Amino acid sequence: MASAVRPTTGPVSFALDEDQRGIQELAQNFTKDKIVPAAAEYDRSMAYPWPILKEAHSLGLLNTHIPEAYGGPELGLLECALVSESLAYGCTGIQTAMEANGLAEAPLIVAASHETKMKYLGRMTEEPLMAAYCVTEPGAGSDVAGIKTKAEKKGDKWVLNGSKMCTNAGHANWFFVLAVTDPSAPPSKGMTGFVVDADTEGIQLGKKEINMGQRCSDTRMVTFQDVVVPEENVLGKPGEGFKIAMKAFDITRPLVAAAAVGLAQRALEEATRYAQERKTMGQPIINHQGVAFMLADMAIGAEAARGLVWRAAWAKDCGERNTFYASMAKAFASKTAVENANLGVQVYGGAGFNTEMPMEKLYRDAKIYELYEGTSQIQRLIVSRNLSTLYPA
Ligand code: CS8
Ligand code: FAD
Repeated sequence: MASAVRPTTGPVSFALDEDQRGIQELAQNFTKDKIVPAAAEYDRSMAYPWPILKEAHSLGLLNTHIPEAYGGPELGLLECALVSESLAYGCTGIQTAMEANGLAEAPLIVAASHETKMKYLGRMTEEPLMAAYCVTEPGAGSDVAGIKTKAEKKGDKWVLNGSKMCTNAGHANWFFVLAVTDPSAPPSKGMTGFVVDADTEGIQLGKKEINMGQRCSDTRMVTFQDVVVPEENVLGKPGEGFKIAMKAFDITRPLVAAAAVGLAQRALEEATRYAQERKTMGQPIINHQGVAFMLADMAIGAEAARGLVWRAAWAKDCGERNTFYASMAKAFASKTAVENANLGVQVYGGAGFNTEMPMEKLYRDAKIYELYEGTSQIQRLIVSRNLSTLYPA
């Protein structure tokens, strides 16, 4: 289903059309059959979920926003959000590995030449390959303007030096890398984005980080030492990298937010089921108002967060700049995921603390949403910077 730009006027509808329901059902069935049964074991073993990624690729559930011209399904952002939420319902660790591909691909979709898209996006659709988005460094995460990785022009090539910390790094076929190319320019004009083949000489991978949650997803340091990159692997023009990296977030923050909604929804459903079965004082705990109100708060949070995700995705699909809504969705959905996981553990009582029960994993998996793809403070920074323009004194 190709993503024609949506009309910006007309009735607002929350009813999904037939194509949207179709892609949502495909993702939901895949989650039920393949992800949910495997999630706990991947969490324990921390193994990278290759078998699941390969099956997802064969069904068209990976790389969902790659344009048709490069072999992808070219879903709109709203449709991508439906897929992200559905997959994350099953396991956000597995879904993060999948979504990190979308993040690496986004700068190419935003800025790469036709030839570069053909070469690097094309191969992602032909076979199940992974890619990584390398912006964060040991010394700079929130402050992208403070990165130190540099690229110097030598003849008709660029030479990259620096270290990055990113998802999928250990399994990536290529990296999107943001580097300083003109230290004398302001950061938003002095950085350049590159596509770098992972087998290029001079690239070293660090150990897989052992994280609190989403433990089968692969987070690692990547070090670039005198890595030679051809001129044609520059995205857009030299100096445009910072903005390209930011524009990528306009695509991916709504999808990360959608994944947080998937986790929040899972916590709600598991807790509601449990509350109907568990009895205290002669009745199911859902009959105690103290428990029922926790479930109500979880339902309100999930529905409200989904609404913001759809708003941010809809704006992008209409061809509008959606940075403001993307940050709102990311901040609110992350908070909701953390709150719902916390309330879910509470509804389960002591069983919520047990690793044999689903809630403990949801609780550990939720926290990262307030950190990666821009912390909740950074989302608020972005939202607040827009306010005086929207509402001048
Ligand atoms: O640094 C920015 C920021 O967003 N920081 C957070 C970094 C972040 O989100 N990192 C995430 C890394 S990826 C990750 O975690 C992956 S998790 C694993 C995978 C999960 C599954 C997918 C900031 C703090 C918002 C920027 O602040 P400043 O340095 O103050 O820059 P600005 O003044 O805001 O902007 C400088 C210029 O850039 C233009 N700009 C900014 N944003 C945009 C967008 N579109 C277009 N242009 C943009 N969104 C801005 O207009 C400025 O332009 P000028 O021409 O210089 O005036
Ligand atoms: P810092 O920037 O040092 O922030 C520390 C604290 O200060 C935070 O609470 C922050 O919100 C707050 N803070 C900082 N600046 C401000 C401010 N101006 N105003 C208010 N509060 C502020 N990065 C990638 O590039 N690619 C990836 O694929 C990737 N995957 C990741 C996967 C995982 C599991 C993790 C943990 C991280 C990943 N990251 C990735 C990095 C991630 O994006 C950063 O960790 C995140 O952006 C925060 O940066 P930081 O850790 O340096 O924290």
